Amino acid sequence: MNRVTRPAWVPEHVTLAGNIDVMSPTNTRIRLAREVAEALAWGQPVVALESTLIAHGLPQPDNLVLARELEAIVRSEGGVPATVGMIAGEPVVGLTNAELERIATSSDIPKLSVRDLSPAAARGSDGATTVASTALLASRVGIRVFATGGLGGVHREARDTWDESADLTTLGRTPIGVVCAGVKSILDVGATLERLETLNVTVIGYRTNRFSGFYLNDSGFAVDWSVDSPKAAAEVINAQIHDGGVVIGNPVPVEEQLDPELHWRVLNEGLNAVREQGIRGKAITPFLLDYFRVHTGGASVQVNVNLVRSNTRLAAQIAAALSPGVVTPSSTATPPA
Ligand code: PSU
Ligand code: MN
Repeated sequence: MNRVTRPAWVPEHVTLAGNIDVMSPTNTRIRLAREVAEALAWGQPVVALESTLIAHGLPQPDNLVLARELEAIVRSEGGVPATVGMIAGEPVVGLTNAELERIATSSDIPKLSVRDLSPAAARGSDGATTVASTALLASRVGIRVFATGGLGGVHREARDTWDESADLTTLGRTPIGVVCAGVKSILDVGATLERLETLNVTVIGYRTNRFSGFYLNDSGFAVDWSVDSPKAAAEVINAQIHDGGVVIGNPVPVEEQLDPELHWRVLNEGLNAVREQGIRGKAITPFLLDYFRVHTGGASVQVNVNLVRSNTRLAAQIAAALSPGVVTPSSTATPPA
């Protein structure tokens, strides 16, 4: 395409070639893939995808296969995928294929929450972004929907450890829709829902009044609001008045969930292992997910992969419902203002 489509939010001094730089309010450059920038400028659907799930939530080499498949799912629904991560100190929205492979296959990619972005950038490090940092970066460039597996939240030992994911506080002030299967069932789901309420994060169930339970269909908690179509979810995102996230809980079907008895047994054993081995802080979530993989004979990974696929498809459908109408760059129309 020859015509230059300059999104309103791209500063004048930035030249549009290859990738597009967007300045964050702190002057840190975010590299936005040109395809994503154009889709945003032309009002085409865009879905952000996170990279911690790929680097730390799933085993190699299935993680890379899944990362590529998620992008393909977004495309098959008519959207443009934007996987988020950090490459050589540069926050990137819309990783290239080679960069996606680099994050999925490296043996020691740091897990970057929001507060880790600046030291990693200063050091020129690569990194995988969590729900928190993905939501922040995606929202800064104007992406309105994001798909993941399960949100972080309040850990079960939080009364002693104060361990609560920055996913919660970030979603409290980041205007983006997050399609997930609830919060990870390794967490204190009730406490997490209370914190989401305090933080003004909107929580809706997709075709259910129950809050989805990640590996399980139902977390055991209800939600106040539900929607029954991608269009209805898009209407909620559009109606959001404050700068807060909209969590869309999309449960795994009962037939696909992890056997609940196996789930509770492995979870109890896993939590004991966390205590005995002194696992702390941001290592806890990857440790428990891997503990599940080993002690369910891989069944937990299958559930996780299925739910992320399903969330990605739904996110793409919501993004399509949100997009103001598909304007193709080949038309003679001038870009939307
Ligand atoms: N969803 C998954 N697997 C994951 C995650 C989400 O199915 O590994 C990641 C997300 O990146 C989320 C992070 O932000 O786990 C939460 O980590 P913590 O509890 O340390 O904040
Ligand atoms: Mn934590």
